Amino acid sequence: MFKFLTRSFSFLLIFTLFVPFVFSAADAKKTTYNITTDVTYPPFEFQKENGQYTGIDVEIIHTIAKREGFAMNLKPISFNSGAQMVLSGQMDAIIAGMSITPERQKVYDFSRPYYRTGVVWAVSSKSKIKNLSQLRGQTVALKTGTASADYAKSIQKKYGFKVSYFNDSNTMYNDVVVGNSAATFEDLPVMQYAIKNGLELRIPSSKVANAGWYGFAVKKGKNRALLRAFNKGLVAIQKDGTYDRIVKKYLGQSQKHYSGNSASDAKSSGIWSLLVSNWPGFLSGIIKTIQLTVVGIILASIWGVLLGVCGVAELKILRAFSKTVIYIFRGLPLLVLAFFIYIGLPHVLDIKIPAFIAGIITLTLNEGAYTGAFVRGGFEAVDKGQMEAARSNGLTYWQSMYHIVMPQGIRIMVPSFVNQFIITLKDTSILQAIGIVELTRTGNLIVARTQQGFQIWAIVALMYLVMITLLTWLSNWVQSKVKA
Ligand code: ASN
Repeated sequence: MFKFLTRSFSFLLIFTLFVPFVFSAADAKKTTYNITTDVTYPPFEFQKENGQYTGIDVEIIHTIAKREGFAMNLKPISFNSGAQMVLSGQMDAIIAGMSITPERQKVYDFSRPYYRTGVVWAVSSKSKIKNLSQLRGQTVALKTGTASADYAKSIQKKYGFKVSYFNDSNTMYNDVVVGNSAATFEDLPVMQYAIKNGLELRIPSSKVANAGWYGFAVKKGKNRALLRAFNKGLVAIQKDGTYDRIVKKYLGQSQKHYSGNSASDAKSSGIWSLLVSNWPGFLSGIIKTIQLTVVGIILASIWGVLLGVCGVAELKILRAFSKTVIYIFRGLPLLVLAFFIYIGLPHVLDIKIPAFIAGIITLTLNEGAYTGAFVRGGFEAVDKGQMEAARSNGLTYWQSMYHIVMPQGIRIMVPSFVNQFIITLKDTSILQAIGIVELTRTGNLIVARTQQGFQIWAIVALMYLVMITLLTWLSNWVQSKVKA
């Protein structure tokens, strides 16, 4: 039984060591720019039914990259995180309906302006609110790190409203639609587009604040060649009509959609048809979730067993090491750890960590600490007489551990392992915050496009339950092997 475990672990170890290798090998051969965009900001960036990204920004950047001959990866991340990643050096540039503001110009270099914008506020289409002073005492929904949130904060005292923050525009709008917040602040072109596409909000005042422009941005003083290429390409596509064609394509489409085709609306709101029409998106979300879970579980288990073994070692320093590591990583919220690794570390280490790798390191450290704690407990639960008997039979400490204590301890720990596997699967959903498009983020993106919150979240919940059931079956099978 013990042999079965060690054999499977060695196999899985080889497999998992190979996974990061494949990733880094893929990374090594590219001199590609990593460009971030917002996760959902129609008509500038949003996901199509087939899971691909589209929108004005997306088409502009792809067209310019092709024209100017640079390779790029477009990575959708919540606006605030993406903007920070450009400053930390994780990302080379951002194109995300980003307003050129004097504060931002201190830390970013912006391209030539490419789209006119400004801030408006919106309320639920059922709301009777007509002016800002009626927001006194009410909550206003804002998107973290945006120019519109800054504007709202600048008038907050005057109008006496409270604020709550969201990471993406869709969740923010939804908070107003369902009535948790009384209003939201957003950029005019984005708000108008969403309303035209059926979002149940209304813009009470035509007054536009902080009128300005969107620009493509890099960190100040960095990626000059990329910025030059963008500017050159932008001028060219504005001259030859490509830019106008791109803009018209989206704004034209939105009007067509708005004039209403109730038949297609009705068709797309059923759970089954939503599942079928968004299947490619769901599938890639599921695959990412499974990859994170499998690699995370394996590495966290290996790391946890090591920590557990150190926790009962003869050497005091090993015990202290295990205790400290478990204390730190069990104490840190998973999200803080993910941000620290993905956004914090690159600031000081001057390296880029791919989001998937950062996610795996996060899971390994966090889940590994929990695993370490119950593994240590499991070994401690084995009767001390067992170790003493083995030692008096001439086995060394490690031989006694490996042949006598571990096999008994592991049997005690199996239910805790199963539990931890399930927790790891669920925890992968937190990693959407660093831009990994796993199942939960996929759900968000599809809701952003379809506005069918109930149906889509029901589908996502069901998918998690199915995955957890399969994982439990698999774990029970391993458990039966271990007991055999
Ligand atoms: N328009 C926002 C800003 O400039 C960016 C965004 O929400 N994508 O702050």
